[in-house]
Amino acid sequence: MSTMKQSNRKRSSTDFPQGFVWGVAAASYQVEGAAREDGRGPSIWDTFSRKPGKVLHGHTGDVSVDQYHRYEEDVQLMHELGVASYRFSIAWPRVQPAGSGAINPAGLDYYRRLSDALHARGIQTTATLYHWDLPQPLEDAGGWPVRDTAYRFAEYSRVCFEALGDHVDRWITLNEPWCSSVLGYLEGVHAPGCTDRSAAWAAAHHLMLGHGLAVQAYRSGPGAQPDAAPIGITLNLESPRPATRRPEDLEAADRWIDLRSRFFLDPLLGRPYPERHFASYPDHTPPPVQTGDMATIAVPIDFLGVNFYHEPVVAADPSHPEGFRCAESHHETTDMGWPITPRGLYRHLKWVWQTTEGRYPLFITENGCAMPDTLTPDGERCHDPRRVAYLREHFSAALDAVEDGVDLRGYFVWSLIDNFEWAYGYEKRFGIVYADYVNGRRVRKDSFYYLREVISGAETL
Ligand code: IFM
Repeated sequence: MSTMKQSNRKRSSTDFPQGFVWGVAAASYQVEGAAREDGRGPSIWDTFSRKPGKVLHGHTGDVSVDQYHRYEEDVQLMHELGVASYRFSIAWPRVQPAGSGAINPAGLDYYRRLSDALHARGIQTTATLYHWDLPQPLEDAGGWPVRDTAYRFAEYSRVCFEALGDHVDRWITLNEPWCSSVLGYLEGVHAPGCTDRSAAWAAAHHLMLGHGLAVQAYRSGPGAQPDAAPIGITLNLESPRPATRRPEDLEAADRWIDLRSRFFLDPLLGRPYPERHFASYPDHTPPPVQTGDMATIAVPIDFLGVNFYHEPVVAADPSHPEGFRCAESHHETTDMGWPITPRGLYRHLKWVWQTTEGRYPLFITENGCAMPDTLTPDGERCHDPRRVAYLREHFSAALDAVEDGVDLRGYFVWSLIDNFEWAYGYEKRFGIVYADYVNGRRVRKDSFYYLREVISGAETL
């Protein structure tokens, strides 16, 4: 394994392949604010965050870091960093406030202005079409458990392809459909806050169907051009460690992968959903797959986005309906309580690469951590040594995977700036730029300067 091979040699970002894309990422509801401006309609997160007890301290994304108005400042920060690309998401309720029908030109204009500002500084745009902010009227009509939502997503995607096609350098259909379906419709901790397993399976299927329909729409329109921007999907797959080498723990780790990874990866690869998972819940209705759906989902994509934060440990547990649970980890943890497992990133990239049989180039579309930050007394600087260490170890692990043959094309740090961390509100800070939520001021953290040095090749990994 390359860690051993490389231990005496100093490595830097120049050891990543030519053209490797260093970037930072964020998402519309988490950073934009301006929730009621310029014709934006309500999203499920506007509704959910107002329900008592759903989001810590009752925080909402109404204002956040106000990137909608302050994007020039953030683009300038990215320019200083030297990133090649910014991964942002397009807010569906800004573009199509009711989720179908009328288009809001002011919403499209915002993304044109943002893209123009990025391009003017030589930064490519990586646009995600759906990062969880479903227009509320679509949820009122049943949300993702309803098949029609997949068609509405394809329609909205087509609008974006046509209106923003000459502004976007890389398209991502969905961000982490596992979260939208399982956290949103089964565990109830994300919008819309439902707790119904059959609904979650249906939601997962319709998200994947929406992805396939959107890619088809792209390929039959702007994506048919030979020089069209690549299109892919971002998944938060997991490939856990078994708690021990005992057969029951090995089996538990494999079963964990069914809902967490196979449900989303297998249909992209032209394979069926993991039937074994549905068999564990005989009282629930398996996903409502119709003839032709699986072929639609398997329409070829140009790359796969991998989001990685930690590697879980899984143990057999006969008291659980599926027979397993997440086990204690001995690793140090981040502010989210997530274990810090850089070798897990190395193993995960290799697992994804092997499981997908090398079919897609990979991008790490998110990696980062919530960690304690210390503002200096003058408020001009912010120290976050643990985030710097986290990033260094993960960059190094990614390079190990590259040196072992994984076709990794880029790495987006989550996140450019502190933002609305969903059910945790503003309490967890993932940014490499500190946000003062009182006055909107941005303060560069140590990790900002560290990333800048990594990108320039001056910092060793
Ligand atoms: O903030 C989220 C992001 O929206 C999706 N991926 C995980 C991040 C950290 O929890």
